[in-house]
Amino acid sequence: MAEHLSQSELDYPFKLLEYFNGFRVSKVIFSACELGVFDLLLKAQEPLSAQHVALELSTSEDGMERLLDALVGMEILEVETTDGTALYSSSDVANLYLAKGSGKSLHDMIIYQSQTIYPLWNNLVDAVREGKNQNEKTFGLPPEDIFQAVYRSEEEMLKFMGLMNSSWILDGHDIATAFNLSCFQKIVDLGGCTGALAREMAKAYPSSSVTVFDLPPVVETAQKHFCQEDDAVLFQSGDFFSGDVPPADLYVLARIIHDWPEEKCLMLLKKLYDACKPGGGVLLVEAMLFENRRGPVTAQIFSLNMLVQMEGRERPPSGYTSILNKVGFHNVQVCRTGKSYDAILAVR
Ligand code: SAM
Ligand code: ASE
Repeated sequence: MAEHLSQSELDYPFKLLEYFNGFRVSKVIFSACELGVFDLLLKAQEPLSAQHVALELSTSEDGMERLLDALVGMEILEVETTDGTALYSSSDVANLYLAKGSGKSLHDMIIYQSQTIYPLWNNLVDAVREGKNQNEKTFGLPPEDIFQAVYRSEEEMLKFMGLMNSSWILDGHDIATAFNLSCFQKIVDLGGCTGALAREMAKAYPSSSVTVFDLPPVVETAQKHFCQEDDAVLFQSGDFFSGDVPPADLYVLARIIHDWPEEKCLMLLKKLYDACKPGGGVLLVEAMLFENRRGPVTAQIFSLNMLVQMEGRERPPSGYTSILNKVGFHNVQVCRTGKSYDAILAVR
């Protein structure tokens, strides 16, 4: 490892070769997750041989041994050899984030990345050439509304909602507390999906009321699959483009602005400006680019994902300030959390 640091990338392109391997590294984790490797190792409570894992998960022994060895190489699993047999066990990180059961599980995020994002990215060349999303080419769908593609079946809707839900396991608390929002009595999370971020808001501001607003089939699925009895948030269905939005002191728009072309964003934000009383506001939640757009790499990659899958883009702070000012909002404040998602607050 150490010689990588001193040797020039021109002598031997270590970083470049590591990037080339990136998609296979992802697929090793995704495949182990889909096969149930992390769930089995967590349940077993003791180290298992490749043969045992292969038998339990109905795979070839040879394939499973190579997969497990790659995961050890990537420091996601651990191995010890007893009487000449390699016995594999999970790391703490794998148990917490890759197995299904834990409250911090990113299983649903992995499934969506593997089964939907990965095939879409196979068409990145065309997305860049054409400057438009690849839903039609990838999934054989009519190129109408982007959410018609995202929600093309009940199964896909559940998977997408699982992805959306899992992001807030990691970033939800930081977003809810990025600003002191306790002065906003009624908070409405527009396009709030499963209610995961809204619940973090309700936890952080127990004296405010928090409502999730989303399309009717999404609200129905959220209530069926993602809600507890005595839920801290309310649900209301509607369409934020073609209909009215409920009255609120604060509108939350998490990963909404980055989905759409600028004219649609301006139309939606203008609607919110008109619905706000003076002192009311909007909280945008997005993965924000640096002002010079030279990073973070995650946000740059997310922006390409918006090209491949949606109709929008990621923006630097001035991009958000500019569209907010255009419709009349002022006092735009930006909070970088240092995690994947950042917060932008503006008031009327
Ligand atoms: N805010 C959630 C989050 O960050 O986890 C979900 C973001 S997801 C990218 C976009 C959300 O907007 C979806 O839940 C989708 O159903 C919702 N949505 C899309 N078009 C909508 C519309 N016209 N009216 C209301 N909700 C809409
Ligand atoms: C959206 C967010 C996402 C719409 C489609 C999406 C994400 C994946 N597909 O608003 C989440 C973040 N991006 C990636 C690449 O995981």
